[in-house]
Amino acid sequence: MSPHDPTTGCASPRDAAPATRPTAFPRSGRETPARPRTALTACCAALTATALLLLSGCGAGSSGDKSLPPSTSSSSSTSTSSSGMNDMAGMQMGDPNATPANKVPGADLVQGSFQLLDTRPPGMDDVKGTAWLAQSAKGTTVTLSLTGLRPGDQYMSHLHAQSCATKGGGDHFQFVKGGPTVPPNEVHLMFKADKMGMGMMTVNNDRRTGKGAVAIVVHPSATMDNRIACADFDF
Ligand SMILES: [Cu+2]
Repeated sequence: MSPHDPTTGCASPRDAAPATRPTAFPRSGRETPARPRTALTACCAALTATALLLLSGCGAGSSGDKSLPPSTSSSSSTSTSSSGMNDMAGMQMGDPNATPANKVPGADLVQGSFQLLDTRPPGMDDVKGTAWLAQSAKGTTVTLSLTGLRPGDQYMSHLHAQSCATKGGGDHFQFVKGGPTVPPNEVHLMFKADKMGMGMMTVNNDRRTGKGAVAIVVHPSATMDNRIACADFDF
């Protein structure tokens, strides 16, 4: 019934680390000859940690903190070891650094505003946001941006095949109907709310959804049956 694996986490700290590392650890020391090395090192370590949090938009919550140290300490040379569940979360269920749907050049763009669903769990009355769906020669890009989420919580979103007014979006959109209930045959976005309760994610798929994916639904990752909010795309 559930294709979703709530244990998969945000893979972005690993993705972000290589980009920040070269500037965060100047080797020569020529730029700051007067400073003691220990101060420089401590300063850079703090900067790196901050940059990781900022870039990833992930790990700010309580549950994510546990996984940060191992992923940051091994980030520079072990990216190939992140296959399996992290690649699934990072590549197939969203990349926070990908070009957002509303910035994809030459794409046909539709968007929708999230509306609360009666099936939402308690405490989710302030969830608001927007979703964009872009189709271009490269396929489909979906971006969502939400506020009012529970800080640090993990969420899952899918493209759905029916409008929000029809059973809260109905079934998941599938490229091949009756095929696998996971990406890339479906379009899933997994993301974590930051300290402010904001969540943003982008996912790409090689195929175009055409007009088959008419809505997008957000669920708590832990309880997929509790649909929080739904947005109809304005085709
Ligand atoms: Cu869904």
